Amino acid sequence: MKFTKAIVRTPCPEMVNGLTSSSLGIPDYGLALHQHEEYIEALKECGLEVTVLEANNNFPDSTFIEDAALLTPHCAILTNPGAPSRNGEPATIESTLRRFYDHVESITGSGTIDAGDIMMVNTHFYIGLTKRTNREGAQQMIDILEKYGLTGSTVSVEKVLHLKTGVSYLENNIMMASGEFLEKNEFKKFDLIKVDEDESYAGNSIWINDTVLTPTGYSKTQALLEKTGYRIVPLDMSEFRKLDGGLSCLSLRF
Ligand code: CIR
Repeated sequence: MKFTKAIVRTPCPEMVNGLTSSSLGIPDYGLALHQHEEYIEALKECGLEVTVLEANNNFPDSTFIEDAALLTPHCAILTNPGAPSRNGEPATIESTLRRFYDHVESITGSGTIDAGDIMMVNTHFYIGLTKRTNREGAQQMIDILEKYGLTGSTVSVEKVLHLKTGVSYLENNIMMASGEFLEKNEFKKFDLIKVDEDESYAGNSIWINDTVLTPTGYSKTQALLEKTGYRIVPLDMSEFRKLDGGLSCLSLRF
């Protein structure tokens, strides 16, 4: 697997009113912009051509662009985000996706899904059932994936916002997992990197072409990641963390 492109969206001033369950305070917009620029630089250093979409102040959480679409090698699928304030986000990226994809599908009706709940492992897609993603949304997604020769299955999620808040697939059968995901039967076949409870935020890291981007400040997890032989790049995510956002949420990679 090799990624060549990414799409990101610049954070908007309204991000200070973004959804959150944390008590870490209101994000500093200027610092968030700076951290976002460093994130884009890191993507470029991994060899990706990055499309940067303009900030969209109508959607406070729109910098978390990962939730608005699932990109596969064969098709793009616009999601149907479960939070009402985010439900209009997929429509704002459709024209961009059509520049890159001949096949653009959509999740519709009462089926809701955030793509932060979807983890790609080769041709299989694990879909977390959460407050944002319901069974109907997951089933619509699986039906679309199957049309393109791909597969999907659901995973129950009890404690975190999105599936990928707590698990990240790092290719070569390596998976990072924290908390409730350490005991899931469906993940036992992977070589698990166990993320300590007090570093659980680092469970959302991303593999891009044999580099792993990981949040700064989690030394135990970083030491485990270094054993993989991948290049490890720590990035400061403090302002996005205040909105429950992680590294994966800030881009669509394909
Ligand atoms: C939200 O609650 O929707 C945003 N504040 C954070 C979204 C994070 N996205 C992700 O985990 N994929």
